[in-house]
Amino acid sequence: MVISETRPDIESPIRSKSGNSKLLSISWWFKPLLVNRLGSQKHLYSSTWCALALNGFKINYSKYHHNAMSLSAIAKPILYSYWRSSCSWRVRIAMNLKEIPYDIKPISLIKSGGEQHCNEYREVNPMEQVPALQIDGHTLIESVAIMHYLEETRPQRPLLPQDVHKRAKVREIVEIICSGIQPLQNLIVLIHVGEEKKKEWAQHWITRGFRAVEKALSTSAGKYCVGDEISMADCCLVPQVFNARRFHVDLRPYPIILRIDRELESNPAFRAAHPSNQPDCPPELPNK
Ligand SMILES: N[C@@H](CCC(=O)N[C@@H](CS)C(=O)NCC(=O)O)C(=O)O
Repeated sequence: MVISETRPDIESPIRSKSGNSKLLSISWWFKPLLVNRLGSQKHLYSSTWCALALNGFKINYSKYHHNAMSLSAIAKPILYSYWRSSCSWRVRIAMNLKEIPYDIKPISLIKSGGEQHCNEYREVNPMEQVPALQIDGHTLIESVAIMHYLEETRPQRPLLPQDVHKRAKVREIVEIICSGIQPLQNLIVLIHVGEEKKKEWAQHWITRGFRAVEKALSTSAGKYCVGDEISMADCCLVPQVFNARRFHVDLRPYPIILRIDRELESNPAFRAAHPSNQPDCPPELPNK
């Protein structure tokens, strides 16, 4: 759906996949009502009905396109996820913290050489990686970009602090983990490195990155990574600690990382997102 108007400077919040326009033609000054309330479908609809009710606005209505829009915009989000994927896990935590209901579509990174490489999934995520999130009629990829989208459209339970310096610190920790550690120990890289060397390789890069994270936390941490509020940095840290344990990294030199990980272990949003609680987690896994 595209809301057609004469102001090119306001981005329409909802578009149909076909990019078809003229579902609603609505005078531009009404649009902020829709844009500002994007975070809640309820609000989106009440705004739409409000728009329809107001006299003096020209509305072209197409039933066919409306159905297409409603289905994609109000459907429960679908998260393409793999139980042990730390990047999927980040998004699961963020969705849980913000109490956004979603369905999981498991993509096995192992089965048949990896379902992420099949043609059908490549259409969803051309990077052939998880996660991908279908939400509000859009398909989003890249876990950090997804978390920012959720933050901007669902401001409830913020994942970024108000204070700009604290925000910068959150982003710094997120970057160290998501650019400086995880990609270097990602499955596709480990396959390239080879079975024999992969453990040592992963340990090397995680250790190097955790040294920097621990240093950053020494000035930023309160109860959590940055102060006493859970942020995106925590969403990224906990899954990375899991990866570190998987590769038998010695975590004793990182007492702050360990303390925060322990602190978040019992948080319901984090617990529900844990690999052992995923529908595609193998039943034989310990703790399952
Ligand atoms: N930058 C991406 C990285 C995604 C990523 O590396 N996903 C991993 C799982 S955590 C994956 O799908 N790996 C499959 C592969 O390497 O073939 C993000 O943050 O979403």
